[in-house]
Amino acid sequence: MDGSDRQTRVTTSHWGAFEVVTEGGRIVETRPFAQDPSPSAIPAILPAAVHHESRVARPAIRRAWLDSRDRKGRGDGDYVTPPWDEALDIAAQEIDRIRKTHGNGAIYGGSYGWASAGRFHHAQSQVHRFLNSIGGYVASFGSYSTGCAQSIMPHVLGENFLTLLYETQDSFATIAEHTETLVMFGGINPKNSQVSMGGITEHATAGWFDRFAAKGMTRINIGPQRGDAPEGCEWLPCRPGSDAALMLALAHVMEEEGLTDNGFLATHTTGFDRFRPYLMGETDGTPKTPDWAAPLTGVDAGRIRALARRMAATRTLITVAWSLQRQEHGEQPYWMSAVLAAMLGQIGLPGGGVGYGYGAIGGIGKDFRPLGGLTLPQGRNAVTDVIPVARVADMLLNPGQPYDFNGQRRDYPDIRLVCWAGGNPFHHHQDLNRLHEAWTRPETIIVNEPWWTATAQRADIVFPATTPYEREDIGRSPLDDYLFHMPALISPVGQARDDYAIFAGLAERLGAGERFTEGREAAAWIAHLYAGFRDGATAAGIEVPTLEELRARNWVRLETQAEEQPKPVLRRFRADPEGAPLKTPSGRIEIFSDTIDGFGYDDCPGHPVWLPPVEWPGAATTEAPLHLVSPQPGDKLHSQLEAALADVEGARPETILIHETDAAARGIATGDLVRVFNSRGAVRARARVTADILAGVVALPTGAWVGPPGSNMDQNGNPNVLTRDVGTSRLGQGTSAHSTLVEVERL
Ligand SMILES: Nc1nc2c(c(=O)[nH]1)N[C@H]1C(S)=C(S)[C@@H](COP(=O)(O)OP(=O)(O)OC[C@H]3O[C@@H](n4cnc5c(=O)[nH]c(N)nc54)[C@H](O)[C@@H]3O)O[C@H]1N2
Ligand SMILES: Nc1nc2c(c(=O)[nH]1)N[C@H]1C(S)=C(S)[C@@H](COP(=O)(O)OP(=O)(O)OC[C@H]3O[C@@H](n4cnc5c(=O)[nH]c(N)nc54)[C@H](O)[C@@H]3O)O[C@H]1N2
Ligand SMILES: [Mo]
Repeated sequence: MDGSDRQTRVTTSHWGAFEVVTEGGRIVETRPFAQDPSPSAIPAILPAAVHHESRVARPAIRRAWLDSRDRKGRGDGDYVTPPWDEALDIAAQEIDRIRKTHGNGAIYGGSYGWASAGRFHHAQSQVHRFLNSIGGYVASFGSYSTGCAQSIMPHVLGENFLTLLYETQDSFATIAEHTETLVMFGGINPKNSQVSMGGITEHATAGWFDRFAAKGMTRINIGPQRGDAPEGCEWLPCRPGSDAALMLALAHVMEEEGLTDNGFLATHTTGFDRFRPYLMGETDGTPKTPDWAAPLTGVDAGRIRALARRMAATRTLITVAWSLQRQEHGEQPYWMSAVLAAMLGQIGLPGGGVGYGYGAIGGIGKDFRPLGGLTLPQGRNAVTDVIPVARVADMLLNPGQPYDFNGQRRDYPDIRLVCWAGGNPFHHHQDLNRLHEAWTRPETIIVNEPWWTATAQRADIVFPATTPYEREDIGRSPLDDYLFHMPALISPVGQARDDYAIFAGLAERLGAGERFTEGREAAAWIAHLYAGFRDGATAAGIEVPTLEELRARNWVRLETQAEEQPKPVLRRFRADPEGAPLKTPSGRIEIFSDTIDGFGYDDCPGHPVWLPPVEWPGAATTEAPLHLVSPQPGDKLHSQLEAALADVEGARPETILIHETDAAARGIATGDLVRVFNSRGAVRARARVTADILAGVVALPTGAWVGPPGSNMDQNGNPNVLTRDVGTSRLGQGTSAHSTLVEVERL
């Protein structure tokens, strides 16, 4: 190796910025970024991953599909590798055939997934722009992260849920100053705030918790795992799926003991009078008392009473992790948390009320001045059909069948072609055996991927995509203070091409070349998008270097820090509910929603209720006695860089946490290989026995690539072999990943 070309440059990623050392055309080392007080360890695996043998080296077409349009054998691993031009010709002809025979409404381009950081080469933007340029595609609504909340919360607080998260919640600085009691449903997990869409440069969550502790703030983590909040927080173990019951009981105590802020309810909310009879048990004969909630939640009634009194007596912020709405009836704890905060009367007070997703990603809880993005325009989609993102298998299995979604009745489209770039559904979707069945329905599946992921392995046409380290881009997230030039650090690995080049090649063949590229090469697009961004920033009074300067400097810190965040919505609403109403039908916080009531859904009625999921600890059976939570992995982002991580001694199968008593009853010790199973499937995992998880609950993180189809046990430990594929309710239709029962046995 020629050492003379050794270079160190900075790039960014969803898990933050880092230095990359290249030598001899390869990435040889990564190092922390000096400005980051708490850098993520994720980049360490990068050199191994980028040059891993599991990179897709050249375009690949599944032989049985090519020979006979076979759909059943997806996952068989038998590919031919034609030259690029030929592969693009074959794919373009197939896309053309489908759109001419069935229309563009037969193309699914929802293409959910995190892809990589970098604004121009953002894979979803690229695939959507391409599909729009050739006549449109069936799109998806919402995310796996917060799909259910995105549906329910606008009914309750009137605001787009993402605006609420990013622009109107209190910052960690405000919380540090004002909050006395922090009640965290599902915790606030520094492990999760390692990442943020498009990058998070200064990892600050852990530092804020040190400040909270130093100040003497009471910090209570409510949920199945002690480790969901930083060390030193109080842990109130609570059964998964039962949070709505616990919140109702807290509300009951407040109502019974005269702690409710009736003044706030009268001026800022609507429908408490229609919710109260349910709370007090007048409508169903069941008062939602702590004694009622104790057996459901596993939380002692006395502790519930004491917590309610403390919440009413102090400045209290209720925070709710996103995991609480990635479960069946996830609408209920979300809605109920807002009702509880309204009863406390602290919504809109600094450090009080309710907040969602602190810690879920880095960037929530930061003060920042919103700055226009740097986004590839996607064009217009001529197809208007959209499915809730997590209903993809339902769609493929039930063409033409009706389904409900947030007050609408729609029919699933008849999908013949699936086009995916930047996501790994065979990692992220629930009940993967069911998805495999659904995956046999479309005529053709095209995937752009850098690696032979579980999804690429199940595609008919696989185009090798570059990673961000092989192309030039700009790194910028509206939740971050930094701006990066991301240089092409190495040449493309194998025959990989940028998604842009792949789609330009297809668009060209489909007569939409000019519409897709507008005559620009990638570098010209980057300059064009950057110029627009720089103009917007300048107009907002933020100094941004020219592209040439940024190229020379590699990165800059922008003056995007806000002096004091305006918190437009809830602060102003609190001060002046008539003059600054919410965007709900009543202009107030909707404790009862006539709109939702009008939908007539028994799985999401007109006010928050306790609705037990089909699978949760309270419904445990002898066949499936344990509740499985499947959190995000701490050592990586979803399934990314998995191939290299899986090579690390002892890393696979994935580790499952199990409580001491459950382990003892099954003769399981730390390090043992176990089989985790239910009626939907089985996975292999490695046990870690602990007292830091609630008895009756096991935790297996997402992220392992599921093995080839046909195996009766996934060797790698992907929890989605086990999860149930059902919408949160007819309202939200989000994923119910966290509502799953399993059994575990020693192998
Ligand atoms: N059981 C369970 N399941 C879950 C969850 C859970 O809590 N429990 N959480 C859900 C949530 S919130 C999410 S967000 C999803 C995450 O699911 P995904 O977002 O699908 O997971 P990733 O592994 O990030 O997938 C991104 C893929 O894009 C590829 N990629 C990266 N860069 C590029 C590029 O430039 N071009 C192309 N073409 N491809 C690229 C990566 O190699 C990777 O395979 O998982 C969901 N699934
Ligand atoms: N390191 C790393 N960080 C990530 C990601 C990653 O892949 N890796 N992914 C990012 C993405 S896409 C997202 S959407 C966010 C997700 O952010 P979250 O949704 O907050 O994260 P999870 O890890 O799914 O779940 C957090 C915890 O919720 C608890 N929990 C599960 N069910 C319940 C319940 O019913 N009640 C209560 N009280 N607690 C429950 C579990 O113990 C779990 O550990 O994380 C982001 N951050
Ligand atoms: Mo997510």
